[in-house]
Amino acid sequence: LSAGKPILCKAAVAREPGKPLLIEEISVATPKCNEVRIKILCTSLCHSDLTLWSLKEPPGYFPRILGHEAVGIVESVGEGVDEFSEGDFVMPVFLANCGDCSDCKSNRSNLCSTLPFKLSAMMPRDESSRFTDSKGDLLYHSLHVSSFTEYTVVDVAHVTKVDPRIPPNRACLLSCGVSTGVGAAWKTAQVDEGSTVAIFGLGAIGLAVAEGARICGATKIIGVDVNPAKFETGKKFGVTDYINPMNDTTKSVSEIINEMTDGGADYCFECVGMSSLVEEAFACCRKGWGKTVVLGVDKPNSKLNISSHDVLHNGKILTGSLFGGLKAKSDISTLVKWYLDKKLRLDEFVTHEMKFEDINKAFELLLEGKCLRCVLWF
Ligand code: CXF
Ligand code: ZN
Repeated sequence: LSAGKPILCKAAVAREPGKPLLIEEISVATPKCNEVRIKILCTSLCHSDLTLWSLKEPPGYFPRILGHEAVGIVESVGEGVDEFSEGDFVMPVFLANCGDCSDCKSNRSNLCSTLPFKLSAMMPRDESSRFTDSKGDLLYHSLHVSSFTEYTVVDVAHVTKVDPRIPPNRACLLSCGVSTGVGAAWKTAQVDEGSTVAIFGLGAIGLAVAEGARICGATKIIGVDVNPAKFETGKKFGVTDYINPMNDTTKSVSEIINEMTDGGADYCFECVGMSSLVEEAFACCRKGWGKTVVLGVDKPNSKLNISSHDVLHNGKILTGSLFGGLKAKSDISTLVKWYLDKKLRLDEFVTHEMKFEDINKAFELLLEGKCLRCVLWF
């Protein structure tokens, strides 16, 4: 049995920013209190992995085990862990859900205050690492998950059990990107029936927002993207209308949407990560009740330019949404059920599948914008 001992296994190590990952043998320590060691079955690539991989400044954390969209099986548990046992089918999630703090107990927030979100490169409770390379040198973690390895160690607050009827190459998508998009429509915006939605950016996150909005009964779903091919994909996920900002240079996108919707969309979602697009989105959500949800990640010090008069006179709401406002331990099971009931589409997000060793090909595909989700099998 492997429990109680370090495990030697294969991992894709990011040694330098922007350089191909190296498949190496690493050592994964035993889980401590409040931790589980997981054998990863499938992992997919999320854009945040590319961002963290390419970061040179502030000094990035290298060498590092990236990856945070995954599912696996509990191999062993740390002392005192009774929530999980060996053999459980589980999903690690970058956003904690301790279940005990005031945020976890409230249905108004998913921002756990016991283990608040931070871009840490270590285990969340004791700021140490469970990974070493073949020389015995420390390897950094990523987003409290680190799934580009056969085995990883994750804090119990970052793990949820999953109904094993969902195949692992579909379940892993719910560990970050797709859940974030669907949740942003369902939980954060609370899109209602018959409403109009505008989505800026039709990548995987934008398409997942469309899917969530469609499930919530939105009737008009406007997709904004500079690439017209994205509209064809968008139609599969419920996008009904398309705006290419390049086609009309006389009007801004917000002007076009305000005209199309007779005063603005009920809900706008920014899924690119450009503060200028957040401003555009805010400018075309309807006065009185319009909600703009920010999902894209811009540079850390980027600022928004919105006039205070606009805010005072129009009653619009601007909000962020980490992990789509979802709580890992309760809401993921709902999305899994929606998939099993054929209400939520996941299959269409998986454009590529390959073996874990080909991870650098998967990075290239995502960089070139050629894939929505690439699933890696161990
Ligand atoms: C993101 C959320 C925003 C900050 C960086 C990480 N999560 C997952 O991709
Ligand atoms: Zn992600």
